[in-house]
Amino acid sequence: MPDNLAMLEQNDPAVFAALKGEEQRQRSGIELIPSENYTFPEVLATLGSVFTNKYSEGYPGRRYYGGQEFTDEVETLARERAKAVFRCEHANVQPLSGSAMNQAVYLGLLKPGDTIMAMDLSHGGHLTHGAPVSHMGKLFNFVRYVTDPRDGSIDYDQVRRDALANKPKLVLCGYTSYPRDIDYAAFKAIADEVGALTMTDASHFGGLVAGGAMNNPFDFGFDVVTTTTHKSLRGPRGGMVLCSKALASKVDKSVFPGLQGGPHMNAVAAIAVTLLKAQSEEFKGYAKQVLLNAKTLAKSLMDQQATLITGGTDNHMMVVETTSSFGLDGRQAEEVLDKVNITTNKQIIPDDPNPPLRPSGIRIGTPAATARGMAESDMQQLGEWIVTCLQNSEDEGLLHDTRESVKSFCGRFPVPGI
Ligand code: DSN
Repeated sequence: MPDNLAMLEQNDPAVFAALKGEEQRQRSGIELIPSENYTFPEVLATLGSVFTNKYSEGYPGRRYYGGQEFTDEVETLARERAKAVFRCEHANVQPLSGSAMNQAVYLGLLKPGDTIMAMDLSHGGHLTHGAPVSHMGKLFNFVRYVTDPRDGSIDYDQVRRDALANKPKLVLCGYTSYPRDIDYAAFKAIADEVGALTMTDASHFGGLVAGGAMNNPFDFGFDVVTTTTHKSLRGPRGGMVLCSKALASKVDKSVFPGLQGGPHMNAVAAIAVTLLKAQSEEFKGYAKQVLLNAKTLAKSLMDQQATLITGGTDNHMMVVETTSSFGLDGRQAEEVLDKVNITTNKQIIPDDPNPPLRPSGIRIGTPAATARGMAESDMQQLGEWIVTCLQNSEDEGLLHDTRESVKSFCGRFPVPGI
């Protein structure tokens, strides 16, 4: 087998140097962006394999190009494994990523102009959940629900009132910055009352559902679940639409030929690899540990007087209101933590008075740190570093010393795949 990396080093030293730099960055820092993770070594191998060379428009057994015996095999494996892991009737594993997968659902099951209920962006929803700047926000009539200002959680009575008033065709739950679990039974009852389809965008917590640590929307009778494959699931960058048999044909036609051409077969094969991993006892332990770590980190931050939106977490993430806690906006807080090799992301909070590039908080999550083997006592240490640095953001000596401590701490936790 040729040494592909050695060839890259020899023939494109600039990209090779960047790749090595990124490896070192990932090794010597603590990744706390809740949507990021370290994929499995087997996934990295599959992504860099010959499956990247192949065009495979169509679906297994019905392709528009020849030479599909092995691509059919891996796509069938990915679909069957997805159905087993998520206990659903149908799986489409071709969406190129999260936005495409959600667009495929809206365009396949609804008509432009139809009403969709979804969570407002600043309250935790995603861009594709109808943010006015997104194409989907312009094409469909999104009614965006918000969280209860008293405790930051979803106000199901208000969701019901909004649904009765607006008669949506689709009720969508799921989030990118909401630190609580979802009451699927409540959403299903609301949708049934107005005759709407139910959909969960489980991108953030797909791996936690797969690992049995969080509820599965299909157990509550949901029609559609979408999930990206690279977040808590630890697979390649990609997306899946999971649904009932009744919706299968519409979903498949919407993904291809409706929205996309050739699927990325290296990613499809890597999804198959990921979904075998997701069935292991080890992965179940991982999913449970992600939640334990998040609870421990949230408690550590709150014990040190940090303000968390909703006062804690039920899932893998937390949103820290940095302006009131530390007198720093989210960008400043992100930059201070970057200086000590702790990576977070600036985050808008519900009804944020500040603009998205200078919002009032940061978002923190535990999937990547847990993938490196960090456990509760490590979260305690992380919480102390985070608060100390944010409280002493001008103290360059302290930041330098903390950075050195973080680097040496990271040496104890190898990065999967590097
Ligand atoms: N970019 C993802 C996140 O960080 O949550 C959502 O697409």
